[in-house]
Amino acid sequence: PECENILSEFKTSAVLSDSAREKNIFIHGKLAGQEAVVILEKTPIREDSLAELFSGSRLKLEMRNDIYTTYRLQAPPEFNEIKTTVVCPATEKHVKKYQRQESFLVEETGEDYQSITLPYIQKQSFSVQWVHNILEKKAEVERIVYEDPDPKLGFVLLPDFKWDQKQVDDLYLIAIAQQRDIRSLRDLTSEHLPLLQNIFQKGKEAVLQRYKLPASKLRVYLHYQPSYYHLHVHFTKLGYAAPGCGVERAHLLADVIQNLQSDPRYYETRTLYFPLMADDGLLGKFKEAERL
Ligand code: M7G
Repeated sequence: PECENILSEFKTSAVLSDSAREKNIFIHGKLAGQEAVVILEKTPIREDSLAELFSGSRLKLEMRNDIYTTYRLQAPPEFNEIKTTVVCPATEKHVKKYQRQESFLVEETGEDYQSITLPYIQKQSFSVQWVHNILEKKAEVERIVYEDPDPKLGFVLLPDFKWDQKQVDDLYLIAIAQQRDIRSLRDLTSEHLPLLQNIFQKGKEAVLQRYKLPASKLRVYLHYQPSYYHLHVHFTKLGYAAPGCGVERAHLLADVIQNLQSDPRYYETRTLYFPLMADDGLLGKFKEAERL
């Protein structure tokens, strides 16, 4: 693997958020003169590494009281790796995405989508270049878990970059549709049922084959609003509270399929609810339109 030390050049300007419980920190700063966001996260302790951990570590006594003893364990360096994500050059929108903020629930009718949301996302959304790179085999090629190349029904299944693939407990994959003209849940009609069923069926089979995790252990869902407007489906392990997976944004793929079966225009016409952060530009648009 490549080794580099670009972070020695990193100049921190602000901590966007941090969590002692999740053991992560999101930092905004500059890297070689460019705006950057760096995410550091301590990784889980794996059961299969315990023997090695116990045999190769030194214990420093902190306190002893009756039957209770606490130590600081000095583990071999490979146990102290920190998962690091660098976004560079980062846009203003990336900085906002990772900043801890108050959020507000928005009620979006089908008309609101057409008149407020759609014009906004056409101008102001994250680039989906990284998605195109995956579909065109320009990036993450060796990470692909399963691929169906059909231009209409096909998709690419691969690990989400939030998952380090070290343990199945926090399994997180994404299935990216080959079709490029479906922005989000709102664009789905009964016409897309074969695509959705294909992703659901073959995605579950691929996860079972590769990770020995049956469908009964999977949460398969879409986000609305997503961050990236190219249709993709999240596959996570049931019971794993993935970061950023609030109940309001998640729509189970099984429900999406049934809703489209009973009403082909369900997602075009329904009122959808989702949270937006205080300084999200889209929230501003809903306020301007007096829809909030
Ligand atoms: P989303 O619902 O659009 O947005 O999901 P969210 O990030 O607000 O949940 C996009 C998913 O794609 C997220 O789970 C990201 O972690 C993941 N993701 C984002 N990027 C830029 C990449 C990438 O470059 N590679 C991979 N493998 N996953 C990514």
